[in-house]
Amino acid sequence: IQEAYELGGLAEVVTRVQCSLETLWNARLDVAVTGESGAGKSTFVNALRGLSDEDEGAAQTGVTETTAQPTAYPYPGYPNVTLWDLPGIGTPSFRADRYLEAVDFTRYDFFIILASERFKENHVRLARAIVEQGKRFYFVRAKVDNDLEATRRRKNPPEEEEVLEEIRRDCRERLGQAGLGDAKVFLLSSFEMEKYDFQAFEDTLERELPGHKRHAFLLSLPNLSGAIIEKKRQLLHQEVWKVALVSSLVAAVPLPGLAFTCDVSILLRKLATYRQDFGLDAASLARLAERAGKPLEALRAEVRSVLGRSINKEVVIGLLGKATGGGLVVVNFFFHRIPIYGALASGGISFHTTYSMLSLCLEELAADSQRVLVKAFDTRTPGQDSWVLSELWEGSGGWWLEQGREPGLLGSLWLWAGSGGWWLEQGGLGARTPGFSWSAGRGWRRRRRGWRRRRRRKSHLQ
Ligand SMILES: Nc1nc2c(ncn2[C@@H]2O[C@H](COP(=O)(O)OP(=O)(O)OP(=O)(O)O)[C@@H](O)[C@H]2O)c(=O)[nH]1
Ligand SMILES: [Mg+2]
Repeated sequence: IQEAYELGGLAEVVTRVQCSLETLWNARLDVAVTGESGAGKSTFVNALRGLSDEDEGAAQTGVTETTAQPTAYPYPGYPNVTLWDLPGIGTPSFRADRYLEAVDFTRYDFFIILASERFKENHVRLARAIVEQGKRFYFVRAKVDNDLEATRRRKNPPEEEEVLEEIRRDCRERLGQAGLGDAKVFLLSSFEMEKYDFQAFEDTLERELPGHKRHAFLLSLPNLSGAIIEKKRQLLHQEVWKVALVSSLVAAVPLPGLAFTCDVSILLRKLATYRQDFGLDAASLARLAERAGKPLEALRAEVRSVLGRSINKEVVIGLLGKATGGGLVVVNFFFHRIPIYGALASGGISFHTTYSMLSLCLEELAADSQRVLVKAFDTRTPGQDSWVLSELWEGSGGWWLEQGREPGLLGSLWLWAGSGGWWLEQGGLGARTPGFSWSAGRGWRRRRRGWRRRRRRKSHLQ
């Protein structure tokens, strides 16, 4: 940014930032789902897209051979991310030895080999051929709900985890014998997508994808767990400053009732995509209600943010008006992050306000999304229990690390530990509702609280 600024001033900075955003937003990802006929490929494609088999645009599934040609299924709302439902390997028209050429393997970023029941020779052949072509594959052992159901009928049914571990071991051994020892194996069920190895599957794919593709992959995922929603929130949070920068510099459009100029149409578009990213648009909510068997109204009632309910120019201008007070915290934060900050600040530009507004909307939409998920499945989701924020602070009296859980059903929970002692604190019942709070610990909590507003140095270090 510094370099761009020296080269062509703020105009050059905006061009570059815009360019980097567009690279992210336009990244293509093509994932092939392959395996034997009847393994459950089409059902898996639907589940990964957050659709049930009967939904409009869903892949056709069935007990007889159904998929005859590689078929593209773009994610609803994310046309750049496509799941390819491939025909079964080893069917007469797609013989194993010529399979990869027949399905045009070059167009896929990676393959998911789906197997149900027994491990077959075809799986090894396919995996080897994929690796030979310099592509990556992940091995998914599907329909594990069936396996568990079958063992439950035994006289002395083993523990669920034992059964799963046995299947995992068998797949790994068989792949190992074929010289594919480092293959990644995941046990999944398309009927209970969020269970079993889904989180590990998602984490692995995300970790192994290049940056811009990871962005596309993560945002297109249906909001199946609290952990996914939280990851989306963090990912989007990282680009908020870029959106704020572009919208405040790109066009000088005066806004009624506000003392600054900013391009509201950019904000409008972005906020609408946030709403979709968190599954709060009308179509996503309707699909979720259908899948979870809950009345749509019950899910809608969990959407409490202004934006979650309606997005238009007036709403955005109203939110900007409210956000003007939030500027000060942002000033401190950005002084260290953006070298051209001085130039921005002196222009009296809407950057802080826009940044504060977008960040706040993001937090509120993510919280809405978590509540909707809990309502849909009547359960607290795994991600809500995890430690999701870590921040390193320093002040004249020392340093400390804050780790906390986002306000969820049971309020926020924070652990502060540092050079002066430690504190644990829980407060509030629900996001912004004052409720009970308690704290315990030893050290400098009271002084620390005084610093918090002034001495923040680095945040989101994770
Ligand atoms: N129990 C259970 N059944 C599944 C699962 N996934 C798919 N099925 C069933 O398996 C059958 C085959 O599923 P499809 O998705 O059509 O399989 P496919 O691999 O696309 O089959 P082809 O297109 O013929 O190659 C259907 O009856 C599905 O309902 C699962 O995770 N659990
Ligand atoms: Mg099929």
